[in-house]
Amino acid sequence: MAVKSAAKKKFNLVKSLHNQFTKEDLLAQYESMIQLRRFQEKVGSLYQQGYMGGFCHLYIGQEAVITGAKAASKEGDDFITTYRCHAHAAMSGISMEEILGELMGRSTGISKGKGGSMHMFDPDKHFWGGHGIVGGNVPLATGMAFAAKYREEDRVTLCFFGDGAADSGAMFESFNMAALWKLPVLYIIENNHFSMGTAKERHAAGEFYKRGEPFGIPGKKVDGMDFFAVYEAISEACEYIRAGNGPMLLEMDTYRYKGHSMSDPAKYRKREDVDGIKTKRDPIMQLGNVLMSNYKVKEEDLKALDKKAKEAVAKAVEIALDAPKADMAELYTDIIQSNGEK
Ligand SMILES: Cc1ncc(C[n+]2csc(CCOP(=O)(O)OP(=O)(O)O)c2C)c(N)n1
Ligand SMILES: [Mg+2]
Repeated sequence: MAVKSAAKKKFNLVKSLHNQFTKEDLLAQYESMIQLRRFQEKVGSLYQQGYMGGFCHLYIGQEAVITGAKAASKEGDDFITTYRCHAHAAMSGISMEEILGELMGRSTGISKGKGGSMHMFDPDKHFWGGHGIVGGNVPLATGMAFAAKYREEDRVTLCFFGDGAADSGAMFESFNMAALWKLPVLYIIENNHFSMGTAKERHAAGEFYKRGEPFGIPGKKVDGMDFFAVYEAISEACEYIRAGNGPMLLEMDTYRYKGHSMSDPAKYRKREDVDGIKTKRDPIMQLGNVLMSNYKVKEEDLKALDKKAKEAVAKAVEIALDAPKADMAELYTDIIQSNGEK
């Protein structure tokens, strides 16, 4: 894992931030990222072995966005995202066993095994899903921010959605209300350059970070593969929002290494494109390079964290596989009928 000169140059942009972290803090961030990566890889292989039904969307490549966001936000801030939600759930404190249980339809799953890959929630941990409707979580986040303001609670809602969702009307309607009422919401577009198989250039006009401009919502484009850049941008945005200035919009320039979902062979892009990002911009590699060059961490230490992550994932798989299947009676709980009765 040699330090690439391109990566070095990029890190210089946010070098001042390196002093804000202790070596232990940064190693913890590295550990989170490598664990998310190994966990997602395992989920992919379990899916291929037939342990899960339904859809499954992996987050491999995008790890710096959620780890940077968690590090930059405060305890009690609300998180809400799309169906590509396993990493957001894990970083919100939901255990790998609970996520795996959900994926495999076990009673120990975080949604009791009846939600599956796209529907993980834990309100106690301020994690509000897991939503399958593209763009659907944006108005929900806006409503959550309205609630926080109405109740005078010091909470920022961090709302994650994709570049495809950023084309939706629901997003623009939400922007209007959030700006009008100065709601404490941070909209984070995870631009991984594809909406399913359609490249950004073929589905979206203009720049994503400028989409709030007509409403006076400030926007910024951020290197979403660089933990430090994400941390810096989200820290500043949360400070601005907490001061009562209303919403902000960040476009995270990131990349997904795998297909849209498990059934996508990703024939719409070249293998060299993916490999180029992996070798030049991989978020884990970049953080590892900073740890080695600025904090004198040894390559063996990083390898040890990787080994530890793999072991933790293997243990979680063992526990999840041992858990009983979801109880069929659960199909009738937590449901609000059309007449409003539970
Ligand atoms: C309203 C709606 N339209 C279409 C779909 C089908 N669909 C699922 S994911 C997706 C692409 C979304 O891409 P993006 O917002 O970039 O998120 P990413 O998958 O890249 O994270 C589409 C069109 C859907 N789930 N909901
Ligand atoms: Mg996308």
